[in-house]
Amino acid sequence: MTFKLPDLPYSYDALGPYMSSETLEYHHDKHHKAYVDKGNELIQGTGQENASLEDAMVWAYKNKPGLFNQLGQHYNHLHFWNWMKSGGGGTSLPGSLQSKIDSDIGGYESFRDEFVKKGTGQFGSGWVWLAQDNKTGKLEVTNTPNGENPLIHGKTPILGCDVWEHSYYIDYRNARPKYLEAFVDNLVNWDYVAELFEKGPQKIAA
Ligand code: MN3
Repeated sequence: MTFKLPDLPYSYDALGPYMSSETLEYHHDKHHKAYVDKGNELIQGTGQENASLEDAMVWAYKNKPGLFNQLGQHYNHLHFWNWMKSGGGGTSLPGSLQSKIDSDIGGYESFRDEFVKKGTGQFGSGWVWLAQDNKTGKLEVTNTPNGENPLIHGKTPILGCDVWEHSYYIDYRNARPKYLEAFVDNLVNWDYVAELFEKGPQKIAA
């Protein structure tokens, strides 16, 4: 498949004051676009040209790290834009997600603390996640370096936050914890998180 940069699901100024239009213009139009363009270039001749993004990404993790970096980041950002919305956040989670977070993580406040802590503690570039273990079904908060994500580790991400500096440096400078708190408290699109949770484990062919 030829990978495509999707439009943002909202206007560039929709997430202010928590994420500025300047951040979104650079992050979506330059960074995400570069992952798409480079991914389309590097996939040529690998035999993965007709695979789904997810299958090609898992294949590349084992076989072609340079391609993996691009596809991992394309996958992560496709979801990242949808994991945010204007007027997001809130402590009352939709559907069965609330009771699952209560039983697996110890409630919303524990989730929030752990998400901010693991996002802050990820050394260098990477992501922090709420993911479901494909075998046990348990929800957990994890972090990964660079373009990695839970999918290559047998888990299905249902929420993720980009902690590369390009995601927060314009708005928060070096204050990564403030960015993470603003993300959880004011930006998370819990309806999309619940939708992914209801879908269940993501199947990978590789
Ligand atoms: Mn990014």
